[in-house]
Formats: sequence, C-alpha cells, structure tokens
Amino acid sequence: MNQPRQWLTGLIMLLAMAFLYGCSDGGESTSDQEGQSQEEMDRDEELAQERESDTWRFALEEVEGSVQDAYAQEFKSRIEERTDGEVTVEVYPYGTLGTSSQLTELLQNGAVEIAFASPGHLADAIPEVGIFTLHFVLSENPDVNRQVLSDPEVYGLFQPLYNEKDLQLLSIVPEGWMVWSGDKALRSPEDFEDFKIRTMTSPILVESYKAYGANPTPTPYSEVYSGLQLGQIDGQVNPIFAIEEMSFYEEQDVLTSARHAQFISTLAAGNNWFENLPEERQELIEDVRDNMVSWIDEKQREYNEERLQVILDEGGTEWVELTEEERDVFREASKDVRQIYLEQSGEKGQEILDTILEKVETAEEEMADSDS
Ligand code: 6CS
Repeated sequence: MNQPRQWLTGLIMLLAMAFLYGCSDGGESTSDQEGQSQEEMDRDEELAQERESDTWRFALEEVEGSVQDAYAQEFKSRIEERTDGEVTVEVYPYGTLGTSSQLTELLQNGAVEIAFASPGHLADAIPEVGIFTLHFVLSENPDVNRQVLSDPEVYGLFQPLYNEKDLQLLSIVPEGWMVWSGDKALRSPEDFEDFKIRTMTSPILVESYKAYGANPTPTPYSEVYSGLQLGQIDGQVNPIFAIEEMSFYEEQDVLTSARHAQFISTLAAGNNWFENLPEERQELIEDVRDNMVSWIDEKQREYNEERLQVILDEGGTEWVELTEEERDVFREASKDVRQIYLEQSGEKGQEILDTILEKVETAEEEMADSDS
C-alpha cells in the first residue's frame, strides 16, 4: 500500500489548490494588470468561490472497499441526490493524499473540506479524543456504543476542542472490534512481554500497550505491511476488515480477539469551510450524518463478519477468542492508563471520561431492562 509517489502528487496538487485559493483573496494586482473593473473582479471572485464550494473534497484514512469508503460513497450519493447535483463530493481514498495526520492538516488549511480523523492519530493534536483509544471503557454491546457515540451531549463536549484546532466534528463512527494479530496467540500480558506491536501514532496508545508489557512501535498505516514483512514489528492491532484489505493477515499466524476496544474514527470538516456554508447546507450535512448512524453501523458489522470468513477460508490464520477470565486480566492491567489519559487531557478529559462511563452504564441498564 506504500505509494509515496502517488501521495506526493496528490499532496502537491492539493497544496497548490489551497495556495491558489488563499491567494485569490489578495489577487487584485493580477486582475488590475489584466485591466478588469472592480465589479468584474468581484463577480469573478464570487464565481470562483461558488465553484469551490460546490465541490466537496472528502479524504479517507482507508483504501477503497473499506468502512470509511462505504461511508464516503453513501454520503456522496445522498448529498448529490438531495442537492440535485449542485454539490459534487469527490472521494480521495488512502494512498492518494497522505497519512492521517497529513489529512488533518489538509482539512485545517482548507485543501480538503471533509475527512476522517481517527483518535489513534488525532489525539496527538487533541489529547481528549484519546479516550476512544482506551481499553475496556466502552461497552461490550455495540448498540450501547452506537447510542452513546451519537449522543448530542457527547458531541457537545468534543466540538469546542475540534473548533480550537480549526475543525468541525461531524460524527463519531465505530468501525468494529480491534483485533490483535501476531505470530502467536496473545492470551495474557506474559504473551505481550517484549512483543513489538505496531500502534497508531498517538502517545496514549503506546501507554496502553506498555501496560501489558509490550514494546509498542507507533507507525503510519501505510508502513504496517512492510513492517510485518521485514520483521520490524511482531504484530499489529486493527479491526478485521482492515486486517483483510491491507493483507496484514498474510504475514501473521494468529488473530486474537479480546474485545478490549472498538476502532473509532471521527468524521470532521474544516471549521472555516463549514461555518461559511449557507445554513441549509450545514443542516443538510447534519441530517445526512444523523441518518447514516445506523446505516454505517450495519455496514461495518457486515464487512467485519464477511472479511473474517475470507481470512479463515484462505487458511493459515488461526482465530482465538479470549475467555472472560483472560479478558479480566487485561481489563485490570489497562486501568492505570486512564490516569495517564487524565494527565494528558486535564479537567476536560475527566469530564469526558465521567460522562462517557455514566452514559455507557445507563444505556446498558436500559437495554438490559428492555430485553427482560
Ligand atoms: O491503523 C490505522 O492507522 C488505521 N486503521 C484503520 C482501520 N483506519 C484508519 C487508521 O489510520
């Protein structure tokens, strides 16, 4: 998946677009030289801005055929249909523009309008989102997680943090259980002793695996396959659909499911862009986003189930599910990492952690009551 040349071309193209767009505000001297009147220049600028805002560039941290791609394609078709084709959504899959952190920079400087930004990378810039990388915080029940993660109060806690970084949080999207892949089963912290596990790039993830005795190695997504192939890392962690489509399983013998965390991504827009959209466009995005919560949840479950079958059918990879007793040992070992999260994220982090834990508990109780 390492396609540096393609990335470079894409990046240069978008940076050039951002530069030109930035320059258009101060472009009077060029227009003057061409002898245009002020009225003509204003009209040109208006038209240029209209054209610009009619194409929404949507960048993914995942390749074609992924959960993020499914989301983007559905979002595209709903937006284009509801605007009668006035808006075109252009989707840029992973491999065309850059790493996750670079995509966030492109959002911030207006070179793309919408992008996924996973907390496993974004917590570098917004430590509070690191909560979504902590183990055993969310529920074992995906319906509970879906409800909690689409709760407006939870959004409200994160939105100012995104705004401070020139981002607009649009959605929090669970993409399925994280699964450990390795050359052996990882049933206990002893199995993790000195195990070189690739993690996403935020420091809080490193702490999660140090707590198990592992030797965590933060690496961009595009370098994981070669890292496994060259033996620079012993294993990695990702949802099943990603392990299949990125071919990680080809280099690994065992997949261990501890159901310790869901892979969560966030969907974000450039704040400046979003705030300057007409109100009806903002409402349209929010409406489409709200209506896609169940849709993407079903899609990710389908993808993860199907792709596990693909891996198992191919042979050569063992599937191990930890028992409740084995999970309890990891649960206990993960508890101190919450303290590190709080040190990194301060009072706001505490408020977020308390709110999410409380909402998970309440939703679990409500769902248990409605089942009985
Ligand atoms: O492991 C990663 O870095 C990535 N994993 C997924 C499933 N999506 C994007 C993210 O960057």
